[in-house]
Amino acid sequence: MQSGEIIAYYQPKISLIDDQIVGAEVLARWQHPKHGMVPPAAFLEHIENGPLALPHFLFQLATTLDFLKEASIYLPGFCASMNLPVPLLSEHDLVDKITAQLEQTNIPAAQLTFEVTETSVMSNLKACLSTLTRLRIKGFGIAMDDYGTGYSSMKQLAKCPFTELKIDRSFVHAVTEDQKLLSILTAAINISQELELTSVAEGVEDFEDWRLARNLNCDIGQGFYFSRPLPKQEMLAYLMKRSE
Ligand code: G
Ligand code: MN
Repeated sequence: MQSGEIIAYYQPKISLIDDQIVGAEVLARWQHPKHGMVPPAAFLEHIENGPLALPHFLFQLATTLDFLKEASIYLPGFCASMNLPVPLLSEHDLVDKITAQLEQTNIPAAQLTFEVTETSVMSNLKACLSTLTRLRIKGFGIAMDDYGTGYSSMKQLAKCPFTELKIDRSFVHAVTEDQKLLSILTAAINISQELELTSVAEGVEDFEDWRLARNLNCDIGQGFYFSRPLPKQEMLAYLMKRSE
């Protein structure tokens, strides 16, 4: 029986300051011959915790670099963000493997950001720190994903080589009516600013979410309000339209 294939989708990241497209997050989708498009939650955890985690990541990296080559034609400096499963940070040659792939292209490391989720990175910070620091020194961006769902102390945040804080969508979508959630969103954006990190609001689903994140001076938005994750050709068309 055919199992289909894993393909990359791309979700735009939009500047809340000038409305320009600044990059895209690469998201895996499984095109199943019988079940159609399977969302990541249903299969990714399985891959990321098994022996295929590293080959899957390196394959996604190659796909992302190909995409960046094309996207940079339309918009020089266009950035891609990839989810990096935290267990891979313990692979001793991860950084070498990533840089070896990058060196086959002429894409600067600064055009690639690796996202790690707050919960997993903070539960084993010591083991993660040296690989994250090495990636940062090479010039890659490092984002904390789903910020607000885990527990990071201020001290840990200051110690980590992050360049970007992605605020979890539970503090972004439909929070105007909820004073506590609104305070968390405000605090997260303020922390980003204090630590000179780029703040990204995840899950901007409607006009109200967009307006709020903008008014709170969040830097970047991502979510259904701008676009759902798109297959490559649609993403390139979106990019062309936005950069006209
Ligand atoms: O945690 P991470 O940022 O990697 O999650 C990305 C996931 O969030 C993707 O599977 C994507 O389809 C989903 N997603 C993207 N934008 C939105 C949104 O506006 N609302 C909701 N509910 N989910 C979103
Ligand atoms: Mn992510």
